[in-house]
Amino acid sequence: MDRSVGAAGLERRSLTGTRAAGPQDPFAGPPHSITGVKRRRVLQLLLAGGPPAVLAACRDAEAPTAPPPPAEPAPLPPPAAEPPEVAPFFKDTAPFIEHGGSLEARLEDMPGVITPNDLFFVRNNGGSLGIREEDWRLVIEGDAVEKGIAISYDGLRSLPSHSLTAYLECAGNHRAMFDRVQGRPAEGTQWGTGGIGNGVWRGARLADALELAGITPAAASVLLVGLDSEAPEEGFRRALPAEKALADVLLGYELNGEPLPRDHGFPVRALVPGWVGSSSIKWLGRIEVSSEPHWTRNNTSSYVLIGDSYPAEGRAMGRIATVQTIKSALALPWPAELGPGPHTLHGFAQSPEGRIDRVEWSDDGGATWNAARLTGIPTELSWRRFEFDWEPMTGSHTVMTRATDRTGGTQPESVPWNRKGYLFNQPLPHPIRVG
Ligand SMILES: Nc1nc2c(c(=O)[nH]1)N[C@H]1C(S)=C(S)[C@@H](COP(=O)(O)O)O[C@H]1N2
Ligand SMILES: [Mo]
Repeated sequence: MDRSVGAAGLERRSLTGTRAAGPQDPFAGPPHSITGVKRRRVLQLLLAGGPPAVLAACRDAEAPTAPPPPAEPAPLPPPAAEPPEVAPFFKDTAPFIEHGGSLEARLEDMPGVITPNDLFFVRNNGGSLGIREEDWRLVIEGDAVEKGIAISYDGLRSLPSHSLTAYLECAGNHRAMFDRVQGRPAEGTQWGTGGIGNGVWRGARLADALELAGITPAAASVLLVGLDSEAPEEGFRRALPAEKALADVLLGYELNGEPLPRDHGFPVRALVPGWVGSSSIKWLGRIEVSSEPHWTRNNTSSYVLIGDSYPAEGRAMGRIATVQTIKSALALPWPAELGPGPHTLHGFAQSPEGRIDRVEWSDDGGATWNAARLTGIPTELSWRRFEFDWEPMTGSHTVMTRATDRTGGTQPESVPWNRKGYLFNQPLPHPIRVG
């Protein structure tokens, strides 16, 4: 059965952890059963025999007398027979602009608002992993769950399935524009406009998986850890506040009706709607639910806006990049060359805050703005396609577009520079030569 993921999310009062085990609850033992088994023993059992061994041990355990042991962060690999295959990419790289470990899409190749899997951009901090679904486990543990559990691929697929059309965009999409538009380059992969894709994702709700482990009201932070071993930090990872983790995050196993492609995290990735792409951990292997905030590379020195306009936050060197920003872009190469005569130009716009209600364009440097036509059905969190007729003179032009969402949020005239080049969303002055 298909339900759309609502932003309202789970109510806190349903998280008392005393829920009864149901038929769709493949790894839940009697409530509190695991507290009689030492955490280290659980990890040993998971490695040796997987979830069945843990459950068997839990059923034998005596009634708990001690409170759950405190969390000790311990990386737990899945019980794979051999390490996963690692490749720069599994997909054909020909349609993309290659930047080291990343494949930038070309918006002009997009057939519509849904990005086909073979045209979906890839951003890898290490390499792509080839994991066999039978080797995969998702471990959920930490001081804010009642019991550590491991979920198999079939176990996850037996949870209620939800589908969501949503864009996924790297925090550094448009980064090259700090150089091209502001004349001040930023560090990192020089993405133009193609560090983004829009897909139909299917998966289980993270909230349902966390409930299987008995997430407690003490939960403050949920750390998602990938199985990559080559990323700069062992296991590419990102912490989410518990509120976001319980609201609308999916554990995705399908993209556009197909099993998640290996480059996009097969067998299971997180999809964190509206947040920067780096939160959507691919090849997800472990989740740690903690009563304390998690500080990792990806919310202290990386994925942080560092610069004069962005004061430090907590242990972060600047403002932590969380929610994406509203943007629009023309589906044209940069710079573009067009033949003479009238043209219908098109592009895509997206906002994490609400559906796109208006896109305007200007070819006089922003002195006058004209309304573009919006096509297709407006959907929250999805790309909106826009188009307009343009009758340019022969010569060099600059065309800008500006999107507005239904909350009234729009693209700012200028974005303050930040060292790592995240969240550039001022209107792009697209250079176009006609003739
Ligand atoms: N395990 C893991 N997850 C990851 C990454 C990674 O390198 N390893 N890259 C992140 C970044 S920076 C982005 S933008 C998105 C890109 O997702 P995609 O490659 O499926 O397009 O995945 C995120 N999840
Ligand atoms: Mo990213």
